[in-house]
Formats: sequence, C-alpha cells, structure tokens
Amino acid sequence: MRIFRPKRPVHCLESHRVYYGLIYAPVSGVFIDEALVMLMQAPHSYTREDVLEIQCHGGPAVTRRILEAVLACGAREADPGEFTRRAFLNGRIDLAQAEAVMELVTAATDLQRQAAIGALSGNMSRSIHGVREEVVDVLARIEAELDFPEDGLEFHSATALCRSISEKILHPIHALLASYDTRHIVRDGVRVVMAGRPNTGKSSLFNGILGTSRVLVSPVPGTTRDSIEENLDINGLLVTLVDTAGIRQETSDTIESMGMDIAQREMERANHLLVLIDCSLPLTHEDLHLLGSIHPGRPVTVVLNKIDLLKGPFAEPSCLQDGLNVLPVTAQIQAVLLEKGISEAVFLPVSAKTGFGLDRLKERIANAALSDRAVNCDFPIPTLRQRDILMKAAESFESAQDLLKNGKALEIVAIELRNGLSGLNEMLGLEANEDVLNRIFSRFCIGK
Ligand SMILES: Nc1nc2c(ncn2[C@@H]2O[C@H](COP(=O)(O)OP(=O)(O)OP(=O)(O)O)[C@@H](O)[C@H]2O)c(=O)[nH]1
Ligand SMILES: [Mg+2]
Repeated sequence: MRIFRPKRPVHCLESHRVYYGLIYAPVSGVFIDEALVMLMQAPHSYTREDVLEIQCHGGPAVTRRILEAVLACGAREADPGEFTRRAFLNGRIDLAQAEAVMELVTAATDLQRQAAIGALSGNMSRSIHGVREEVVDVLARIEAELDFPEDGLEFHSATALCRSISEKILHPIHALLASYDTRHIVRDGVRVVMAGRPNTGKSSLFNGILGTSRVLVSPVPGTTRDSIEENLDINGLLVTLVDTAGIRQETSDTIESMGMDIAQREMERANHLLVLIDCSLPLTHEDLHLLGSIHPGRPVTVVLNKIDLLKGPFAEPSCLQDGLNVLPVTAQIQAVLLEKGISEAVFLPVSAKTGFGLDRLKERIANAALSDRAVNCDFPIPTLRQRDILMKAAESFESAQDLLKNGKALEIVAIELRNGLSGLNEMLGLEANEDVLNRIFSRFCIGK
C-alpha cells in the first residue's frame, strides 16, 4: 500500500481479486504507472506462500522503476528458479515436476510443450511412484522373510521375487530409459542439410520452405559461399534447415572452395540430407560425384527441383504425384545410391519457383524424424539428470535380481534394493540434497 493506491478505496486486499490503481515511488511519491494488483494468499498460490502480483505496462523503464519501488520497501529480488524451488520445498510439486517447469518455459515447439506439460502434470512422477511402491513391496516381502524365517509366512520363492523385480520394476524403468532416446529429437530437433551442385536451387528452396527471402538467389553458379541456417517448426518438430554452397569438383576460387569444405562437413553432420537435383537437365558428373560422396546412416531425400521446367508427359500432374519412377534421372540416381548402401532414399518433385511439392517435402522431413522413432509425448521422457539416476537404479535392481538368482543372502539383496529405491527418491526430490537443488534451480531464469 506504500506504493499502490487503488482507484476505489478498499479496506484491505482480498485474496484472488484484481485491483486497479496507480503505482507511486515510495519516497518521492512520483507517479510511475497504472497497474493491476492481485494478492494470492497461502496456500492458494504457485509457491503455497502469500504472493502479490503487480501487472504493469511491459516496457523495461516501467518495470525497472516498479522494481526499484518494491525493493525500496524492503523486498528483495528472487534468485533464479526461486518461485519453483519454494513450490517444491512447500510440497506443491515434486522435483520431476519442477524440472518440467523449466522445460515448459524454454519449449520452442509444440512437441516440446507437449512433453513438458505431460511431465508437469505428473506423468513421470506417477511412473516413478508406481515403481517405488513395487520396490517397497518386494523389500517388505524380503524383510518379512528375514524377521520371521520360520513363522509359517507365505513362502516367497526367489523366483517369484525375481519375477516381480523384472516385470514390475526393471521393465518400466527400461521403458523410461528407451524414451530418453526420443528426447534429443523433441528438445534438439533435427538438422536438415540441403546439398547439391551449384544452381540446382538450394537457396531458392531454403527461402521457399522458410517462406521468406532469407538468402541470395541468382542464376550465377556459386552464389552461396557460406552455410546458412535457420530454425523452423514443422508439425511441432524443431528443424534447423541448412543451406550450403554448391559443390563442384573443381574451383580456382579460394572462398568458394572454403564454402565447399563447409558444405561437405555439414553433409556429414546432417540428421537428414536433402540432395537437390535440377531435373530439367540431364544429370551431370558433378551430380553423380556428390551422390557418390553421401555416407549412409541418415534419411536421404532426393529433391527433384525445377519440375516446372519439365515439358511433355513428365509434366502431367499424375506423373508428378506418383509416377516419378518414370523420370529418367530417378533410376540413375537410385543406382548410385544403392552402390553406397542407401536403399531407402525418397524422391520428391518440387518447384522452388512455384511452390509445388513444398508441403510434401515438409511432411517428409517431419515423418523421417518422428514416425520410426515413435515419439510419444504422452509417455514420460526423462531429463539427462533423471536418465542418469534411472540407469544407476536399474543397475542396483539388476544386481539384486542376480544375487537372488544365485541364492545369496537376502540381507545383501535388500541393500541393493534400498540403493535403487534411494535413486527413485532422489528423482522425485524426496532425498535431494542442497547441491542437487542448486544445480537444478540455477538453470532457471529469475522470476520462475
Ligand atoms: N524455373 C525454376 N527456376 C528455379 C527454381 N529454383 C531455382 N531456380 C532458379 O535457379 C537459379 C539458381 O537458384 P539458387 O537458388 O541460387 O541455386 P543454388 O543451388 O542455391 O545455387 P548456388 O548457391 O550457386 O549453389 C536461380 O536463377 C533461380 O531463380 C525452380 O524451381 N524453377
Ligand atoms: Mg545458393
């Protein structure tokens, strides 16, 4: 109230009501901005503590002056991630959910948002709680054996315990670890590199896919010298599209030759390679040289560009959609790729000039990355920290299983199970120490 004067006089702020008023500097009384103010009383707030929110105009000068005003009244700036840390410490969310807040705040594509919101709503926490209960159950059965060996308790054979460990503990942990493999696709996306001899239309296609005139296009071969990359979102997938210098066998131009070296390195780095061919011309030895330099191990799409220049039967719409195999260059390209051990290249006719086929090309980019890896954002995807914990926990449970199989003392089996259990607790933050918390929350930005 020292800096806020509500428009209409109020006795005191009620929780979860928005008040309109004016903000003044506390000492000088200088008017700063109009604002909306909302008090959220504990426990009904993000942190479960009392929270006061000031919604002001968004400019940096306004926010700086208001911040100075509240600091002058005795408040202090929050540490990075402090709000989420308090929410965790006050039991509103567990550590896996706190990490999901970070993922959600930094989500750049819809796929990343879906994965983060799943974790925030507790899909990872539920899975871990489920596994934890099974571990506690197995431990209880073992401890009963230890406490009352001759008490006529139902006899749990080592085999039955092993089966429980394998089916109810290790199986779900391995499923979580397998889903980590899809994480880099969701978080880092794919690097799609466009390569081809000069003038095939790489830069035109680059602009066409981005929908802007980002790079220079010209009829002069050798226009692009460097590699240029831009990020875009295709069906929720983060795609880094890379335009490269045209590759020819020889050039006396040093800068062009440096650009070609970069292009070769980009081709090796690619997660998906788009090889551009000017299908209005016969294949040249430069096309064949480039095709012959491709290494297998990533999806390859042969983009038959300049389809608008084709004349005769090949230019018929039905031929363009389905009958690509009748294009004379297709068989020739296929033969070269097969020799390199690449049998699954996809051929797509496009025209960077008219936009024909660009949608199909985008679909292809998304499908090549997503379909065979079955990225499923409803299923929890561990973070790096969580993966490391899960791997260690899996080792403990596997060793417990081995010890049981080899008829070792139940006391040692129980130790391994407890080690694994403590990993699961760490994952949810039930046992996390200060260092771990500092590491996690320092990655947050201030105000989260
Ligand atoms: N008709 C037609 N012309 C195209 C098409 N795509 C590109 N072009 C033309 O082909 C020429 C070369 O295009 P660029 O996009 O600069 O080719 P590039 O592969 O980037 O060439 P470099 O940077 O030299 O390797 C330009 O004159 C473009 O207008 C197309 O689909 N149809
Ligand atoms: Mg170019």
